Amino acid sequence: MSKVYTWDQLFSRRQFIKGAAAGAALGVSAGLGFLAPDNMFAVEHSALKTAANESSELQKVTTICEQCVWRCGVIAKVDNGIVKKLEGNPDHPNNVGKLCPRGNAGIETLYSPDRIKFPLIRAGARGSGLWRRASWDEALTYTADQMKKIKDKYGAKAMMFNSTDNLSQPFFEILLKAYGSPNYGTQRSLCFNAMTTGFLYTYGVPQPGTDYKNCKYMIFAGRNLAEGISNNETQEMIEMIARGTKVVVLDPRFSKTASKATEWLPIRPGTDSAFFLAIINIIIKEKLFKKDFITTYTQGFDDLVQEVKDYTPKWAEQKCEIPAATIERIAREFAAAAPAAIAHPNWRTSNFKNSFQTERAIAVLNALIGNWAQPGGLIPDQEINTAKLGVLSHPPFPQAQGIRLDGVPWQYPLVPLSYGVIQTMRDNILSGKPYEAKGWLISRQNPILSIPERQKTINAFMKLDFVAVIDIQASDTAYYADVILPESSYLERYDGLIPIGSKIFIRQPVIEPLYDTKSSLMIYKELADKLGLGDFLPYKDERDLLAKQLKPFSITLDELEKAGHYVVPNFKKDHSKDFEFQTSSGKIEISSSIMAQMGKKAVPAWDEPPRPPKDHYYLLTGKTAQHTQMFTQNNRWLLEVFSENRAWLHTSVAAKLGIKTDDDVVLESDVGKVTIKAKVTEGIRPDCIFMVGGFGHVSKGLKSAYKLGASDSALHKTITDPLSGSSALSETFVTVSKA
Ligand SMILES: Nc1nc2c(c(=O)[nH]1)N[C@H]1C(S)=C(S)[C@@H](COP(=O)(O)OP(=O)(O)OC[C@H]3O[C@@H](n4cnc5c(=O)[nH]c(N)nc54)[C@H](O)[C@@H]3O)O[C@H]1N2
Ligand SMILES: Nc1nc2c(c(=O)[nH]1)N[C@H]1C(S)=C(S)[C@@H](COP(=O)(O)OP(=O)(O)OC[C@H]3O[C@@H](n4cnc5c(=O)[nH]c(N)nc54)[C@H](O)[C@@H]3O)O[C@H]1N2
Ligand code: SF4
Ligand SMILES: [Mo]
Repeated sequence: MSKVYTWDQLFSRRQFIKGAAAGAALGVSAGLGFLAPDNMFAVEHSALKTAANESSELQKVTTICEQCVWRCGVIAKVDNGIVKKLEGNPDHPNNVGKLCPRGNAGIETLYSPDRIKFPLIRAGARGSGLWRRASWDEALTYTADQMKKIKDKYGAKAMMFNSTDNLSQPFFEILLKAYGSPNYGTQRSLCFNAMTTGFLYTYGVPQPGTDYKNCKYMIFAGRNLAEGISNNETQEMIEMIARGTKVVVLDPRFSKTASKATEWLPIRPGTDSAFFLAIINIIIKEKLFKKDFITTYTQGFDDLVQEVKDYTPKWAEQKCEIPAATIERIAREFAAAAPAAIAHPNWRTSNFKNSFQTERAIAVLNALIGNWAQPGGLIPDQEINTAKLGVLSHPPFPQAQGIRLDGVPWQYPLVPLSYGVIQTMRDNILSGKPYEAKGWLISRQNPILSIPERQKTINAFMKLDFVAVIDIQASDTAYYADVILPESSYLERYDGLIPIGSKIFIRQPVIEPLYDTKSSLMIYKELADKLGLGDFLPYKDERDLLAKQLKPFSITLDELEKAGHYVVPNFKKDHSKDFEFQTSSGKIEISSSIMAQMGKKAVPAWDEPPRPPKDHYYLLTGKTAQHTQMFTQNNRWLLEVFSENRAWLHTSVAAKLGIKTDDDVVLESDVGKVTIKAKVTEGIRPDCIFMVGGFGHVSKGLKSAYKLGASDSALHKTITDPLSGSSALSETFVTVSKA
């Protein structure tokens, strides 16, 4: 058996230096295949210097960013196998030529000394950080053997498959279905389930687009586009504001978007639906709605009229703490701008147990002003207006046996199977109900930090027989695995092709892999082969797969690689189905058929959220422009611009508790306690504490991020919206004290 290493020994400076002594300033060192971190810093910075007086000889390779899930187009500038600079691809609609801070820092992701450089098999207790190096054949055989053992002994359902939105996810889903497990976990219930289910059960479309370019009046409820970046939309929002569009931001915190808006309304957390119901009340009372549109395309208007009668602006003021006069004025302004007005579907307004109702109120408000498929309004689903790739044929999937551990649909009938409720899956691993889970295959996901109540998630990992993780670095989740299958970074690999409208884009390697890593496309394929399921992923290698996806089009893979994208000729957008609503009634459901069938209130209604008890504060979480989720906190370039998270607290609270900016404070909830530096500010409601998520890593394999800042998931309670399955992240209350 090979030698056992700790993380420090595996990726220590001493070993790097040994490698570097082989003479390579940059490149794979002779004995160990590691890069020297000191040399890497030197190279990174000289790469930036070179970029300043850039020579035209640099090779340009077009590819796709993976520093977050938005998939912007990138042009990589490469000099003799070294990536010197990443630029935005002007031809790509997701970013039209610009990269955000995280996209620019992709070079550090590639050259990070903390990359996992070869497969690892656990060699001590789970989470002890003791590992041994394995060959790919050994690591994949070991993974397949464990998965087979679990299936033979307990059935396929005892194995769970988890993955967060990524380009190879469709192939991961094929592996799951071929194996025959019903248990699939995505990040969605931690993210936007309330929005997608709210819109799905109103319009039959989970995520309509928003026409920022023509919009004259926008209401954001907790959508912070300036920092929760969706690159092209962030740009469009800034242009919209510059053009003079009126932008109202509801946020308990003075976010960067609030700072750019026409109006910031520091709403009480969890009460957005009171605000929207009162807007609806005024629009109905003053007959500001679009009568013809409502008659032709909607059902349930009369029930809504009854329901909102008492939701007056005065009533709402008591709930959401926005003055009644302001609500009335906004209702009139919003209706006057119709149909070029949008109550934004948002993303993470899904922070309370009542969020499904909030999103339904937002969806219905848009219907009342008839902005569907109108300039400046909501844009119907783009799916049918997207070029269709070639598909690979495979044998029929076996029937998955057993109910799902995450309660979909038996506990959460409204939640689509492809979304799931990951926090309930975690809870049911612990409870062993309705049956015992035994194994977990996790790809590109970090549940230990992203699911509320981190300690519970760690306990769930400890309970399982087998955990395999596919990642590029020693994430907190990989740290608790039995086997780590290292993926090549996005700058070293192919993924499935990406059609957007009439264009097809490619992610391709801009350099050869630096280490003994593989693309997830090949990890899934080779694992399927070892499981005897190879026929389900019928490709030899990535290029073979991509060529098959390109089959319907008159372009070769070589040509696509060179051009970076392909425009399907004569592609016409089909708007014939814009007004065919895929709901039970075929109409926009102001009154939801499915809610009525379930015996629940079918029109949007008020659902009182809890308030913090005495001396407690709402704990809010959110994004910063300089980091992604629980992923980039180990990126040293990004740490230079955002070094750690802090607890925002209001000046008056700080004065009362004797706390100054940069003092250590202790935050304590019912489930956890953390110490974090304070940021004292006027830009937050006095009853709230805010922290950026994603810090406070427990993995010793993330040398820069380990223990930096604090994790809000150590504090979050597990509270789930029973309708949408959304995790109610803002319903945790904390106390604050000076450390
Ligand atoms: N830079 C960067 N960009 C990202 C990401 C990233 O990690 N980094 N992640 C991407 C992903 S996955 C997502 S989901 C999006 C998230 O994008 P957003 O949803 O826009 O951003 P968040 O920061 O999660 O939350 C927005 C705001 O909600 C506020 N808030 C909390 N509770 C309430 C409430 O009850 N009512 C109201 N009105 N506001 C409330 C918070 O103060 C916060 O400012 O960003 C995406 N873009
Ligand atoms: N406390 C708290 N919890 C939250 C949030 C919050 O703000 N605070 N936000 C919520 C939201 S909006 C979301 S969307 C979820 C996200 O939840 P997750 O999807 O679980 O979190 P990520 O950090 O996006 O996890 C991505 C993982 O992929 C790895 N990775 C990065 N690049 C690659 C790659 O190229 N290949 C592979 N194989 N792996 C890669 C990263 O190292 C990381 O481990 O978290 C949710 N949970
Ligand atoms: S938004 Fe930023 S990190 Fe995300 S894909 Fe685009 S450039 Fe990359
Ligand atoms: Mo998200």
